[in-house]
Amino acid sequence: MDKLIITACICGAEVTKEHNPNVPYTVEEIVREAKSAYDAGAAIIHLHVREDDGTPIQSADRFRECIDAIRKVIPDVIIQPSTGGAVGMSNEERLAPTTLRPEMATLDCGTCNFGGDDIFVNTENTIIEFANRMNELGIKPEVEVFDKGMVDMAIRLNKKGIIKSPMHFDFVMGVNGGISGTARDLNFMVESIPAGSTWTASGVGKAEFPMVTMAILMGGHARVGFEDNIYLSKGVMAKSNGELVEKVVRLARELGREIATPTEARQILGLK
Ligand code: KMH
Ligand code: ZN
Repeated sequence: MDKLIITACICGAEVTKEHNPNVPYTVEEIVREAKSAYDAGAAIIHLHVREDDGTPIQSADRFRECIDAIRKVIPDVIIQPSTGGAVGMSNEERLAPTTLRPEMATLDCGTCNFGGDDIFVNTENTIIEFANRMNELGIKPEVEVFDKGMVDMAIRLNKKGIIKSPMHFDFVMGVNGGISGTARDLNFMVESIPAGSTWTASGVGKAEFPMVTMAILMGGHARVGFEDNIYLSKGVMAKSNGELVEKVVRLARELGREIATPTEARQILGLK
């Protein structure tokens, strides 16, 4: 089995300081959280950025500011900007961080309900536009799937050569509007992807650590962080993203899986 790649989704677009005061908004806070996750064992930072008051923003300038500041402190970490942004953003806004030519970026492969009246919109043409942009700029997509139909969409676009092989998936389990965060459903997702693909599991809220534990056992990779879950255990608020990553490292060690460095993660994912 490959070493375990841990991704830390340190910020997200929806979670706020009202949920957990340690959610980062400012550049300094984003650097603090990225460093805590890296020091604990994360190889990849899945990055959303905010204005200082916490408003989600998707501007290339803000991404550049945050990425430069992170790189000063942890130069070798893989930074994976979101092209999902926040519900309601335009495609143009969402694509802004690709202009910085990051090694990786997310590619959301379908539309789904996102709680309340929110709909996270990713039409087929949007997915094609985003995939083509990433191909042009040499960015490896992390195929974000919230439901099984999104896996099938990615496979269709892969067969047309629009999403390149080998694909790397992130199964985001337990979104209110997507597939549930259960062992049965994660297994279904894993069994649905083409041979040779790599995959990460993430779970929303209390699904986080069960999904990650299954990924450790099944040969997948793991994503944790405030974007998905703010609790270290039932009723115990995480003090940092690093605490969540430390828990993954403890689980992996107990289960006999070693942790990948950023260099090893680049090899596993075929990054340049
Ligand atoms: N904030 C969600 C609407 C991604 O990063 O690509 C979308 C999201 C997915 O977080
Ligand atoms: Zn995200």
